[in-house]
Amino acid sequence: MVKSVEVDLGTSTSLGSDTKIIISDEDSVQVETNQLLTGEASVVNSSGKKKKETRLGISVKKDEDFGNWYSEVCRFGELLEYYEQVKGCYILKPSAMKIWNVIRRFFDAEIEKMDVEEYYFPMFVSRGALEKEKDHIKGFAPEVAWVTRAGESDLETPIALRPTSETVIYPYLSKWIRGHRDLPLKINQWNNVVRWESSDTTPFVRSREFLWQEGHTAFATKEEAEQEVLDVLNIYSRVYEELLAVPVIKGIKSENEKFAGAFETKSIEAFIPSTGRGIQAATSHCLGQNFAQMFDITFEDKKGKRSMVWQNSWGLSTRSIGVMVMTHGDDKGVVFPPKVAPVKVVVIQVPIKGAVDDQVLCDACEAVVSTLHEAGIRAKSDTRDNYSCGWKYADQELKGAPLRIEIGPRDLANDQVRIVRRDTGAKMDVKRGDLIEQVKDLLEKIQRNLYDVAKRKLEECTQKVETWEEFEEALRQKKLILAPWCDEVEVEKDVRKRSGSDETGGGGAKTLCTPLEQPELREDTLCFASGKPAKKWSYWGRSY
Ligand code: 87F
Repeated sequence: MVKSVEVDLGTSTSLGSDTKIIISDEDSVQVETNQLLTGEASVVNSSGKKKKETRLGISVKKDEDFGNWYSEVCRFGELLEYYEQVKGCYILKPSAMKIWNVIRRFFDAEIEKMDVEEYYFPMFVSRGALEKEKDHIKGFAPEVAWVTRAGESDLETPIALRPTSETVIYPYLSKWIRGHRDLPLKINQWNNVVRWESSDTTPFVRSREFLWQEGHTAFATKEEAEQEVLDVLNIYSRVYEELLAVPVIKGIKSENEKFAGAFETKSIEAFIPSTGRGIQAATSHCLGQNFAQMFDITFEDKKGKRSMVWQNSWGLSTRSIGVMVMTHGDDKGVVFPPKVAPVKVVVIQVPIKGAVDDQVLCDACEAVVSTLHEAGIRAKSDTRDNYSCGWKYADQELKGAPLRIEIGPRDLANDQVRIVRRDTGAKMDVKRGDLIEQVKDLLEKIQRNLYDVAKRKLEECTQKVETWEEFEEALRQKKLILAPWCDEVEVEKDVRKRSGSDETGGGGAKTLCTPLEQPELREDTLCFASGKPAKKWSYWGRSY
């Protein structure tokens, strides 16, 4: 029987919004949006009559109801749509795919310099391969989705959909690697993976199917492998900091939090101040020789001796888009950092009754778009004449282009345009002749400003503590906590239990990472949780 539960998201505000998510059974979800009356426009219908038209707008504030704000920004900002047939799956729209492709091009160019080559492996994993070594999949088993039938007949043995591809790829490394001349072998693939998250699915951040790249490399020596882990971590950090304008922390995962199949997991971590939760932004694992042993991946060295290879695996997913939206989005909608913005400039005409013919303004808009295109700047016009310009401003703000250019009769007369920044709302009038130079300059300023603002917020949210009492208080204040720790597995488990969950359902606190850049640790420093001698400073917090 299909259960039908209606969840009212409590979005009926003075704006008259009304969004319902109807969970019809545990695996499907329906999103109904009924007229979010956040903007009205005069629309001329086919018979030439004016009528009021409504626009989908954000009905809740980021710092009042973050969960619904985020869902609305993603949907109304046209990054994605909820897939109603299967819960936790989302349709990525062109805007999201364009950002993903910017990330992909940047990352591909970087790993090409490292001689990594692109492959594509099948999405199916046999049960035998996936369960070859039960240990590495420990804890993950409930997330594996299985194909059990084809048409009317049951499969003899179920086949898994890849949750990650170690067990798909490594049998072939065993075949392909014979001698030291076959090393290093560096594979990357861009693909989709499936992880059957049972609850708490969130657009981009936790979905049952997502896009990522997964790198899998094999080396003759541990040193080479360890160097690559760091090199890749650096590229990931650049994707976040330089493209997405999101500050991240590079660090090492604790024994509890590392990938069970790895020798050591390094990661970059971001922090969402509104929820006070950390979020793993990408990982780079040194797998050591664990998988080499499991899959018999050996090579003959220069002296004719057989040795096991040293392996790494590393991944960055579309979660990055979610982290970017959470970081920069505001009460008006998405805010794109210029470097990844699908559209960097939107050009809108501002007609004044009886002044200049609308067509003349539209032509001026198109001319500006052409000039921008010629300079290699992604731009588009919004010359729809059935919406007021105020309505179009709000609509474009929702979609996040970094700059808006307005052209009205006075601008035409003065040979200028008005430029408005999405991040600060600042306006300036610019001569047509200076347009390209000014736009380029503003885009750089916006990119830097978004990063600087996010970095400042991160610093404001970070709290150094030394005692349990300070820790509890900082956690209550939704801080990212840096604390001296004895590095014991049991102590981390205990902290998780003792810190309980918060009002938003965030679980207990855990380590996010031990930063590579360590503050000085006085010799007599004690662990904030156990009172034993501290070995390191680690970041703690609730997390996604
Ligand atoms: C879920 C189900 C089954 C994560 C899973 O991080 C297996 C797994 O092995 C699983 N979730 N993992 C760890 C993935 C490790 C590693 N793989 C390559 C990465 C980056 C890319």
